[in-house]
Amino acid sequence: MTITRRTAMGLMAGTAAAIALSKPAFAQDDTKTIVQVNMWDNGADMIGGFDMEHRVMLGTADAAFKDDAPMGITPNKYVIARGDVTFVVTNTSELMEHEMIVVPIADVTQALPYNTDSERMDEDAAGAIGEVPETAIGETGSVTLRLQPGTYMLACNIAGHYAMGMWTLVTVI
Ligand SMILES: [Cu+2]
Repeated sequence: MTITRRTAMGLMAGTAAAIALSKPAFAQDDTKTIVQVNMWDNGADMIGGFDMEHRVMLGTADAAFKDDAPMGITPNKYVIARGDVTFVVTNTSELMEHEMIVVPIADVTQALPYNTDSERMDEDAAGAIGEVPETAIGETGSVTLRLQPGTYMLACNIAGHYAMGMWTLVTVI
C-alpha cells in the first residue's frame, strides 16, 4: 500500500488516540490521598504489664500476639492509591507523646534492624522515608510522601513503642 497524505494523517490520529487512552495510567501518579491516622495507647497499666521479652515486632514469632498490644497506630485506610499521600496523624493518647515513621517493607517475613539497648528500630538501616516527629497528647501533625506501589509500615519509634506493637502495615496500589 502506498502511504498517501490521508493515510498518514490517519496513522497519526491513531497514535494520538492511543496516547490519550493511556493517560489515566499516568494521571494516577498524580493522585492526592489523605490518610488519617490515630496514635493510641491503652494506659499505664497495660503498658506496664507488657513483657518486653516478647516484643511483638514484624517478622518475629511474637508478632502473632500483636492484637493484645497496649499501644498502636490505626489508619482510616489500609489500601492507598499511589501518588502523593498525606498522613494526618493525631495523638489520641492520654498518657504520652508518640511519633510516626514510614518504612517501605520488602519482605513481611523479615525482622527489621533493631537495637535492644535503646529499644528502638534502626530506622536508617530499615530505610525510613519520612516521619511525623514527636507529637504531644491531643496534637496533630502531618507528612506528605510520594508513594509507589508496595507495602509500608507506619510505626512509632519512641523507645519501646515499636516492640510493644505500635506499628501497622498499609498497601499502596
Ligand atoms: Cu509511641
